[in-house]
Amino acid sequence: MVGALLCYVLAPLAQLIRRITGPSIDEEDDAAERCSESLRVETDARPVAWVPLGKDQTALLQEWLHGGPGGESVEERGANVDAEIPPREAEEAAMTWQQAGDQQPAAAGWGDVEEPSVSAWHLSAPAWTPSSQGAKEGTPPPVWLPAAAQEAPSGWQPPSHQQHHQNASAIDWQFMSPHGTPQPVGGTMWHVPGALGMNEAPPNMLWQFQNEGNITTNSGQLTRTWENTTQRQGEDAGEGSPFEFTVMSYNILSQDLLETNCDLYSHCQPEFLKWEFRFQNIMQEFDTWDPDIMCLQEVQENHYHQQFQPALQLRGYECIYKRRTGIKTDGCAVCFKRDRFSLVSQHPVEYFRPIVETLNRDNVALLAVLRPAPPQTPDSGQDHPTLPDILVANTHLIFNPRRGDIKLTQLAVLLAEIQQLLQAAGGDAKPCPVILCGDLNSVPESPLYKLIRNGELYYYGMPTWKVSCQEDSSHQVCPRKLYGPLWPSLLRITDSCQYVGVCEKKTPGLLRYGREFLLQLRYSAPALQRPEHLELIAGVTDSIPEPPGDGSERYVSVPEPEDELFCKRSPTTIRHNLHLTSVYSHYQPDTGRPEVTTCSSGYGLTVDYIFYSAQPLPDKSGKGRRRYQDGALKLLGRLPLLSEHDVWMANGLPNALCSSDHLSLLARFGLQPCG
Ligand code: KL2
Repeated sequence: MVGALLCYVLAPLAQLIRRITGPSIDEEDDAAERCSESLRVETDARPVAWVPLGKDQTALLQEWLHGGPGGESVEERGANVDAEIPPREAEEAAMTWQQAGDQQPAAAGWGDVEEPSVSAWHLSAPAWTPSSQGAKEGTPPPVWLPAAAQEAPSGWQPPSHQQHHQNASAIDWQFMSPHGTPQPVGGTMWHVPGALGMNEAPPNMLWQFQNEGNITTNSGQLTRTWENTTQRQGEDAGEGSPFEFTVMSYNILSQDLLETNCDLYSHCQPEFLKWEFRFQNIMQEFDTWDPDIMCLQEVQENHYHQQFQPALQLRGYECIYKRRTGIKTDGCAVCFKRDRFSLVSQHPVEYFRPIVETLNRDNVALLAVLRPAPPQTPDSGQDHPTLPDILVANTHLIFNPRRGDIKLTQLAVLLAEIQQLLQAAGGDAKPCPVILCGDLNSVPESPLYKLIRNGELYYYGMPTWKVSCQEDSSHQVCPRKLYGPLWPSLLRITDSCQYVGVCEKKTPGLLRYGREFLLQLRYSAPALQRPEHLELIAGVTDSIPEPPGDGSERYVSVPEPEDELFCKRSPTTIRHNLHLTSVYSHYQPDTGRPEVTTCSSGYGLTVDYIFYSAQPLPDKSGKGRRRYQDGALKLLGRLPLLSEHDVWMANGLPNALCSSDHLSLLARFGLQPCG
């Protein structure tokens, strides 16, 4: 009762007041996070219009349409990436591509990995129906047509000739068999009322939970069916990949955070927000996709120990966990199938460092080096090719949309930890492929994303909110800006995101001191002593400097660090040497719409990623956007994400079947032997 009062009366009232008073600029983390919450809700109340793709988005989309991350580049084909393509053209191009390449994963594509019992996940939606041939019973539709304009969120206007596809009456979630025939999983099916406006909280009576086996109509389904990415790149799937495995990245929404921010979920039916209901659904999702490796974020510590770890152990997983520092109760978990991998080492990372201003938050990462266990065949033991270990990194970066400075420093620590571990795991002689998963709280057009993908970021003078582009804070009068270096040298991390020992050894006999170290000495006792024979000039040499009292004097007694940073710092740019590309393209190839990985109250965004090591191709364009081809890790497939429109057609997240405010990300890789 009190909870309901808080959620439905007091919280919206508080939001209204916050909206009227407006956000202030330099608030502490929690307060600033609350500000952004009000912004989210604002967007919720006034859905943003469909915006034409920007330059970056167009470049991303075009690159993907022309062959994916490893494919031929736009530049190579002589196209101008900077030219905006009209959305319609993009859509047509996407559809053409899709008709050519839209095939269900061929058996050959999956090599000798066990076929998951269920490999397609359908969400039936009333407002979207497949176009003609896709409507065939049991066939996942290749193209989705929009329904009536008033049902579509985000101001999306359907072309008039498509408007007759709007007469369905219920959203049915169902799991689909690999070949498209609807089959209930565990005899459970949820009926969700269709076509509620995106801001309407559904009255309880509209929702029914049914536990029965029969499947209703097959019309208008939204589908998540494994996409075979090797076909689009014109490659032979699976060949030369003796070891295939799947990876999931999933922010499962901690119950404590859900209850703390309950006004973000006021669009959800309360039954679907209960932990026991959500836990069952999340486990069901794990069972459905059956990933070999899972990188989970927002796993609540008590739920991990009491529920996830035991349940996953029974399913053949080994799990490791790192809780956030501070008072937040959630953290990151990495789980892997014991019969497919063994744990070589694990490395929990705490970003919190009290001496570094931009590392004063409680986020964490969890790194694991996993050794693949090739399948035992009758002739195994003889001449088995050596597979490299893989480094799996899982993280959840700070949410606060305005603290890009903190996000970048957390990312720098993560990249430094990864590079340190790579060195320890064999150095350059035996490169260990990296899979970096997580919720980075930054969108694909953001500078933070570009740093990961392109290996370099010029940040000088950039407003901190721009780093993640989660929201547009360009209205701020005096935004906090980035000036270098982003972190002090005493963090011992260079601007190439490497620990000092990794980048440059101290030259013996040569004493050079970093600026920060020297600044610490300003108010030390010897510096404040008046030299004996100093000529006395009134007002100049007779005064003793006063420590400013801003804390800078607190370092006075800090001894000389063992290995003070001798690498030259850049005040403008950070870099890294890991070559990482994204599993997802961030745009739906068939509609050109942005994919989303999260959608709680106001709007949908991509903030979750699976990055993996790839080989950079020479950049002929000079535009700085790297192109990659697959290396030791070959991307074989992925589970497509949904557009924001798709998600709202299911009444947003969490809903009856998806029990987090994020979608799960899944990729299938083939691992090539060393050498
Ligand atoms: O967007 V998230 O959700 O990656 O799923 O990460 C953070 C947010 C998570 C951990 O801090 O809690 C959520 N408004 C909206 N979401 C919030 C807020 C807020 N003020 N504070 C925390 N989170």
